[in-house]
Amino acid sequence: MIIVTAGHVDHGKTSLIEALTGTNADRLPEEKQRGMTIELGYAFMDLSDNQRLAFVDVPGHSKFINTMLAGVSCAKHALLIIACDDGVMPQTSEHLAILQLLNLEHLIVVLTKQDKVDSARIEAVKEEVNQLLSHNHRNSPIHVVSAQTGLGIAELNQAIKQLAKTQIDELSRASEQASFRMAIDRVFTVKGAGVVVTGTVISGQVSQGESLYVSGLSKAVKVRTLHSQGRVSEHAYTCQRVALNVTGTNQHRGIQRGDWLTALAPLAPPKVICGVFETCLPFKHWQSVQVHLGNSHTTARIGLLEMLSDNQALVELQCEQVFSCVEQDRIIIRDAAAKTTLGALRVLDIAPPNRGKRSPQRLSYLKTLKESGTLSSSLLAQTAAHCVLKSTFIWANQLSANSDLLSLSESIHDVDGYLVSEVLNEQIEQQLLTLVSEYHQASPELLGLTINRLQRMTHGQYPLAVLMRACDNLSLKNRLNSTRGLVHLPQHNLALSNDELLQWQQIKQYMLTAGGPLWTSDLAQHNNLNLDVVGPLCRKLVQLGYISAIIKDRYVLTERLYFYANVIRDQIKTHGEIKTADFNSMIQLGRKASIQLLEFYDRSGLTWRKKKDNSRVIRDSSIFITSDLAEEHRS
Ligand SMILES: Nc1nc2c(ncn2[C@@H]2O[C@H](COP(=O)(O)OP(=O)(O)O)[C@@H](O)[C@H]2O)c(=O)[nH]1
Ligand SMILES: [Mg+2]
Repeated sequence: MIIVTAGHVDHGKTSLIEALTGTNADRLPEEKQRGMTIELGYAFMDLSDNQRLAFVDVPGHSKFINTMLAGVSCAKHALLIIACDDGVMPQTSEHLAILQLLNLEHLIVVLTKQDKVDSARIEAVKEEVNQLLSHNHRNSPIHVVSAQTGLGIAELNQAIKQLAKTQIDELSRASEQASFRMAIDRVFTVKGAGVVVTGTVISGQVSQGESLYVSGLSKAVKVRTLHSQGRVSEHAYTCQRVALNVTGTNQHRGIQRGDWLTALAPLAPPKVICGVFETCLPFKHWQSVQVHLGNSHTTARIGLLEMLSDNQALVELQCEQVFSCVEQDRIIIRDAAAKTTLGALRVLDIAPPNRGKRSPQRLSYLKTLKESGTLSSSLLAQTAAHCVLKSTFIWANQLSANSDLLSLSESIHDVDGYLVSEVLNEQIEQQLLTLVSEYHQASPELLGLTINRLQRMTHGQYPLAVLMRACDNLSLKNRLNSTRGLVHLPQHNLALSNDELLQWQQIKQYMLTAGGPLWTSDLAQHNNLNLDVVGPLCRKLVQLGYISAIIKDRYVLTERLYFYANVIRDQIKTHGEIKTADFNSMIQLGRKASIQLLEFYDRSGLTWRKKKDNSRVIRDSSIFITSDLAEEHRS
């Protein structure tokens, strides 16, 4: 467990931590010389049961607010320290506002330098504090102490230990469900040991020997040894200070302050982040801002999507650089000059769409996400709106890699790694039926369309596997059929009219006699048919599976295709490959037709053409398997 300090410069934060733990957290010579905290300082307090509490001492000076933000980024517990002589000062309010924006759980107010004032002054400062505390921390305990005389320190010590007692078990329970994530705040090398990174565990746990990912590095690193809460340990848990000695970092780019260390392989970090902006000061659409999370920060612009109330808005952050974050992270937003804190963004979506960002559906979806307080309600909302890649959801929520997401709701299915809710599935089925029937109306002469075409018609918003499953479900319900890879309504069948039947018989006879592939112009000329008739008729015959086009407007009887495929297969079986010239002399249809046929088989997946070579080998011998008809032709 970690307790952070907060409060105005010189109000006695570092002295209080020293009085509580015996450690002076100002370790830099410059800090000692100037009597002022510049970097984050750490001190530890031993509890019973071999547990330990860490204090993070932050700088109070407004110049070092970035350091303060890094120190408190995942703070759940804080000491707000106010000197009795000064009372509430600017950074007292600003630090408190930041802690509240970060969703602080417990606050202890400490009025220090008691030795410098009389009791009337103490009462006056208490009154200032009451004015300052918002409703969610209104009942926070207030301790009056003096680091100089030691007054009240023992009582404060007891109160802190009491709080820790109730919190530590809860934190280690929370660790079990989540995946390990840590924000790196320092990187250094230790002679003989190698690279050491320090930081705060934001979620999950880590053990010696584990492999972890560093955002920005392509390879995983391994934890050789670890320190947790300032001493050697085998494991570390949520809300602990850790130092990890890692191996495998000798890559082009080393580990840097601000990187994340995660158990899950990271997804590409977003540049655009959607969320709910809780503001403490007004902001303007497209205002330039500074954003902070953990130890990383960048500049960004705020795109207003919708104002929800005076101090709440749905917004989109357009960051200048990619910015690692996951859902429910709280990103602190300050004005461009980094003078004031505007508020915090609670992340709702790390992969927002490019288009329709203010459409009513999108805004209502974001509002549902904002309200969904549990993992299962968030999963339900997301899977009802789109197909959610399981690995993306696991990353965005930092769940353990083998989490059973289907157990979160009965109405969610896993389709080839995508999570789809029943609601969405029904919507997809309905959409498919509409698209197919519209297609029939527009092209009544065609049997149907391929699933890939349907996917394009839905603007690629659904993965192929999901569409296939929806088609399968619809066929089980007799609402769609699939014939030779073409999806169509069951009642839509391609039947030849009497005229067409006669024309087909005529054409077939001619094709059988001619043997090889034929152009539509040949077919028209030799059968005394108009080209305008032959073209559409051939396309219909293709859909019926009677003939196939080896290239545009050049057709061959389907049974002949099986025959040629067997010729190719046999040749490759005995000689290991087939040469264009050999095929040409075997089928005797001319070089051009031979090449067109061979290329047709390449496209169909039967053969591979060897690179820069006029020979081919088998790719998938299971297609164009001999039909009886082909056997007939062979004899
Ligand atoms: N008289 C008195 N002085 C204190 C007390 N606590 C801290 N100080 C002094 O106040 C100054 C600032 O203290 P420091 O802990 O560095 O403040 P920080 O900037 O909030 O960390 C130092 O000179 C301390 O000696 C206290 O309880 N009583
Ligand atoms: Mg200090």
